[in-house]
Amino acid sequence: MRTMRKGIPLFLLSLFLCAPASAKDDEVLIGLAAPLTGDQAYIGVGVLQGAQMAVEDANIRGPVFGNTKIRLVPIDDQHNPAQAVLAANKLAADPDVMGVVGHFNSSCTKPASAIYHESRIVQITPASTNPEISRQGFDTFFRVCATDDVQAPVAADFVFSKLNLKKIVIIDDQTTYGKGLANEFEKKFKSLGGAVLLHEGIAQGEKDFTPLLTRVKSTGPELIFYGGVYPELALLLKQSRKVGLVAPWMGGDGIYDVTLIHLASAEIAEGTTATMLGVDPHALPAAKDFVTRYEARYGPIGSFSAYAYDAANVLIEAVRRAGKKDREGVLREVRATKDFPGILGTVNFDARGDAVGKSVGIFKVTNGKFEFLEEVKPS
Ligand code: ABU
Repeated sequence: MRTMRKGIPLFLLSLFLCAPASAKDDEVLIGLAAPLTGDQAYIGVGVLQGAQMAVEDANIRGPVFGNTKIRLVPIDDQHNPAQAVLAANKLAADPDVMGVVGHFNSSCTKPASAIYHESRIVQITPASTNPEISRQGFDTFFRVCATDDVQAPVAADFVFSKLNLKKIVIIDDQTTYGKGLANEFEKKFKSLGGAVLLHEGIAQGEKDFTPLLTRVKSTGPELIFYGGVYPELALLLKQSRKVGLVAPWMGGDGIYDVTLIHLASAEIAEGTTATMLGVDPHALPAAKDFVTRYEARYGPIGSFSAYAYDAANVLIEAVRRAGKKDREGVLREVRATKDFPGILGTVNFDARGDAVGKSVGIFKVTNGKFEFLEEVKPS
C-alpha cells in the first residue's frame, strides 16, 4: 500500500449525497452501499470507486442487452445498521435496481440482507466477512471475500507458531465483524495452547481508552489482537504509547488500510500486523490494468476497491446473461456463475454464496507501509 489517495471526486460526492433517481428506460441500476461519509469513508469510497470503474468499463464495452446501460446508485450507510436498513429499503423500492454491491460492514450487511432477500435482489458484498451472514439461508446473498472463520485461525496460528507468542490480550469493538473475528481468533489461539489474559470490548466512536489500556498493561501481554476497524485502532495505538504499553498489535482485514498509518502516525503504527483476504493486488498480473488505471485517477487503491470491482463485474455479467430487467433472472445468473475471471482470482460461490478458495495474506507495517509477509491457503 502507498500513501493517501486523492480526494473524493465531486461527481461521485454529488451522486451519493443525492437520493437515487429512477432509471431511464435504457438503464439498469446497481446499488452500491458502503460508509461513504464519516470515519470509515476512506475505505468505503475506495469500494465505491472500484465498483464505479467496473460499471464504466462495462458501459464502454457496450449495452448489457438491447440498448440498456448500467448505472451505479451509491448510497451511504454510514456504517450504521439502522441506516443500512433504510438504504436497503430504498434500493428495494426501486424496481430498476437489479442488484447491490455491498454493504462494507458485516453489521450493515446482515440486517440489510433480509430486505434484499425479501425483495429478491442479489447482494454481493466485497468486504463483509462475518460467517453468520451466509448461514441465514438467504439465496440472494453472495460475497467475493473470505470469511472470518478462515481469516482468524490463520492469524492465531501466525501469532502462536510463527511469532512464538503465547500470552495475549484480545480487544474487540463489539460489532458483528469485530466480535466475531475476535471470538474466532480466541477459539483457535486457545486450541493451540495459548493463554488469553483478558478479552474486552470497546464501542465504536469511543475516544478514551486509557483506563482499559492501563489494565491491559498490568496483565503483561506479549501481543494484543484487535477485532475491529482502523479508526478505533489508531486511537488504541496512540494511547498505548501514552500508558507505556509496548506489546505489538495485530488485527484483521478491517485494520488493513493506509488510513490506520496516517491516523496513528507511521512511527506508532510500525510493527502492527494485519491479515487481509489474499495478496496485495499490486502483485497480481490480472489486477495490473485495474490498479494502474485506478491509481492514475484516484491515487492509491483502497483495500477493498479490487474486491468491489470483481463483485460489480460478477453482477454486471449476470445482468447481461439475464437479458432483461428481471431480479429473479439476475439472481439465477449470479448463482450460475462458474469460474468467473476476477482480477483477484477466479470467482466461484458455494451453496451459501460464500467465495470458494480464498487465501489469507499477512502484512506488517514497515517503514510506514503495509508490507506483505506471507500468503496462507487454508486447507
Ligand atoms: N471485513 C472487514 C470489515 C468489514 C466487515 O466485515 O465488517
